[in-house]
Amino acid sequence: MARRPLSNRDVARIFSDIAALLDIKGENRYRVLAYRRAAEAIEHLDQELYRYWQEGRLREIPHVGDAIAQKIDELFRTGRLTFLERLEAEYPRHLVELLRVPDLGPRRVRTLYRELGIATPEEVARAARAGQLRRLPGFGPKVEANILRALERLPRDQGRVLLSRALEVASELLEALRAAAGADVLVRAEVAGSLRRRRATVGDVDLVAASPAPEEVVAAFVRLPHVAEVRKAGPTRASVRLHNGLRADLRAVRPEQWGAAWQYFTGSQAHNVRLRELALGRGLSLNEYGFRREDGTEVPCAREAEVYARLGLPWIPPELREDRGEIEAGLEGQLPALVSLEDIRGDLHVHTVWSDGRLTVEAMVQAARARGYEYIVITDHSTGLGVVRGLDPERLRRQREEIQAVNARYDDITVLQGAEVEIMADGTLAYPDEVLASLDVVVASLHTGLRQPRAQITRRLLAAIRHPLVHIVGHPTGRLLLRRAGADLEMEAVLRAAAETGTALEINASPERLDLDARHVRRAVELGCRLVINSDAHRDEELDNVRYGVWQARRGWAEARHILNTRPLPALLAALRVGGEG
Ligand code: DGT
Ligand code: CA
Ligand code: CA
Ligand code: ZN
Repeated sequence: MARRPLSNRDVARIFSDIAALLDIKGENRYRVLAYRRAAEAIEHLDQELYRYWQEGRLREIPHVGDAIAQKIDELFRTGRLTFLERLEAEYPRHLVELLRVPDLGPRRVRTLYRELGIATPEEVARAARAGQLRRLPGFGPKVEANILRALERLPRDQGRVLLSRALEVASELLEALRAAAGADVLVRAEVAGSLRRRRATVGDVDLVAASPAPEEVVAAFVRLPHVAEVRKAGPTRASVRLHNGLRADLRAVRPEQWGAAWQYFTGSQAHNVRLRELALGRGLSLNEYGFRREDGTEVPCAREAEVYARLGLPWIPPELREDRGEIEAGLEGQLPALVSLEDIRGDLHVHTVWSDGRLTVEAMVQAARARGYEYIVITDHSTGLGVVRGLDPERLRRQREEIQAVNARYDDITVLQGAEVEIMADGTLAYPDEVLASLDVVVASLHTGLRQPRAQITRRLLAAIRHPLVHIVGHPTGRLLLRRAGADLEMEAVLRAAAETGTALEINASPERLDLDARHVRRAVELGCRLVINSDAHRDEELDNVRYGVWQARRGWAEARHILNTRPLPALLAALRVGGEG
């Protein structure tokens, strides 16, 4: 069986882990940086790295020199990297995870590992509670307390990964499994679990397969080159750990059981409990293979919709399966007509080279046209952001000329000028009113001072929502999934103010943000808020992130009518203005 070539993402991950391990080891800063830059470049290549390798063009990639090209070559030839293996013998690879804890930089991680043999967040927390960290060089009681607090705030996320990452891994696994098992053995295979329900983060990759010979599918699965360790395996199931650190579960059933199995392993558990209760009320028991009548006869379900139909329910979209009212809504024929990706007519929040984006206005417009959009709003950063060089009013004016020129070249798309305007620490905006008034769309966002106390930061965001020239509030809480909690906002007050003023709230579709989250989308929909789904793209391919935003909107029960950028441009602009200038 041929080994599937490593993906760009896999190789990028390897080099960024090398960079982190070298950093922990205390290597020269430039050497660390060299690996980090190579990882960045590989991650964002527009073609398969494998192709570059096959064609002998590795050195054409920015930041890939001889040393790194040789390592890529070894990886593709052997699937291994001796350099990394030697490094891992000194410093275990999962130390890299510790770097995500605020207050734990490479030096402190090295100290922890060298002095106490500590390599996991759990061990750090234990040592901190025992007061062992404060005595280490470079720590002290205050650092110890900070680390412990940070760790205690994270535990819910531990071991979880972003939806985007898990989906990528899942589609690779499915492809490899299809190739390995063959079409006769593998009739169908799909993702299940929280991945299929499109939760923003997932605990593991759940897969379901249908086959006349389930045990052969399981055997092929555990032999995939992606698998590092088989944790559990039986004739119809396997649970494995992958080389990339993720866990994956596979269930294989016979084709006539497909519907019941896919439904069962999609969950959620709470949703399934409710279905089982409904089944019992009809004298049926329900499990992963189908229904069973009281007289013992089996009723398999080949299609998922049959499971629901036998319970008097319409098929329920996976995003709703959380037992948050979808069963009741289904029984009453009141399920929402969820928004879908095809409903989205344009993007209202993208960046270009004018601030921290990678594309010119022209290239971004091409990318938007390639997606069939009717409109795109260029929203580069205002001044006031610190690290990013934002546009002052003079550059903003010059940008408008460029946008107008590009807009004039196309009659199939409308290009508008907006800006992502900083909400300053005191709640004022980074641009004066006359500048705001010159923009087609004003997106106001918080990026700094996110740790202000609840009352203060809520007041600050409310000021932006109530500002008559603000159309949209971008990524309202500022959260970064698995990395940083959002601002401590009084969300009910925020949502109510948005509903009252008509200021739209963004569902930022970046897979690292997904902000508003699904829970707040649901509440926003109930309160009658206006919503928009934006990619916040800084690169061409990031425009496709809109789908993550659509999935979160669906998890929040949103329909197309709740999302302004499902509307044709005149209707969109009219709606935005009601909030802003009406
Ligand atoms: P995760 O992995 O934490 O993101 O969340 P899930 O929902 O993917 O949970 P997981 O992987 O433990 O299980 C996948 C699905 O399988 C789950 O949503 C429902 C079903 N399932 C697993 N274990 C049980 C169980 O003990 N009882 C019931 N009713 N369903 C289960
Ligand atoms: Ca799961
Ligand atoms: Ca699982
Ligand atoms: Zn942005």
